[in-house]
Amino acid sequence: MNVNILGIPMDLGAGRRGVDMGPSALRNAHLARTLRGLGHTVCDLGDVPVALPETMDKHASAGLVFLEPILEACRAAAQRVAALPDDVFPITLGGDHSVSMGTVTGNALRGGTGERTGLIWVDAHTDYNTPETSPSGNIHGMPVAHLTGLGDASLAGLGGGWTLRPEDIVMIGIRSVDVRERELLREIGVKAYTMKDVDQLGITRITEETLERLSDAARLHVSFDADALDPSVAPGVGTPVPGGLTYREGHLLMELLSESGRVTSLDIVEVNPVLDTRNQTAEVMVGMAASLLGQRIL
Ligand code: B3U
Ligand code: MN
Ligand code: MN
Repeated sequence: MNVNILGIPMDLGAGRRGVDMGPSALRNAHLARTLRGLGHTVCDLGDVPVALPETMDKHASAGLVFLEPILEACRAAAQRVAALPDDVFPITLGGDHSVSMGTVTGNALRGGTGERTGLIWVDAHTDYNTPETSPSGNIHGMPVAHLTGLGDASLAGLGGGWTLRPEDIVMIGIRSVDVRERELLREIGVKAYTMKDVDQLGITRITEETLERLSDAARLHVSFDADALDPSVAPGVGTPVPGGLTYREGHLLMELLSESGRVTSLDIVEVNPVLDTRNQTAEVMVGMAASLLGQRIL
């Protein structure tokens, strides 16, 4: 496969600094070399330009912290991804999870707006706040709501009229949801597998149901927030939540999605090297990407 890597070194959407170094940490953990070892042709496209928080006043407009520079970086990411040839498998590296407003939009637009895109959101959080419901104003807690057209008009308009259908979203690994975010999710009808579901049903059944639910989607995008994994496996994240996916559950999910042959793009986000131990989290996430891209035990 032709794999293209694109970094979005942005932490403006997160409550604490450090995930802007995620792309470096993932490159340092030999992402490209690992994928080449699996037989892929890998091209690193470098990074999208992102403003530094130190160069700006921290200000929130209408409940959104750093709205303008985030919008700009997401626009740039969407444009870069949308322009990629059809045979390319993009791996986009965050950055905080607000980058996915750009990457998901860019990938969806590659197929033309007539094609349906399915989104598999692997995360401890549902990231379905709007500026009105968010307790923090941090935009990394809001990307999915904006992808479905809710919230701030400029962020929701990144797709130029395209928005994601709520029924084309499946979330896995969920264990931290804000009160008003929960109400909104119920109203909209997004499918979310909580950690209780993972315990009760197991990853195999959840993956089968996910693929079945998204069977009409021409493209499948996996957006993998490192905090979906248990903090014992992935300690280098800004908002660790206990009780996450085990190392094997993460790999099994990636292996089964890989076997389906249907996944067309991937985000790796929220890796925070400042809070990590010897780049463990980036190394674990490179392993997850390898499983999604065909690495097998035997
Ligand atoms: N739900 C909270 C916390 C949060 C969301 N995503 C992350 N943290 N990583 C919020 O601020 O919206
Ligand atoms: Mn997230
Ligand atoms: Mn998260």
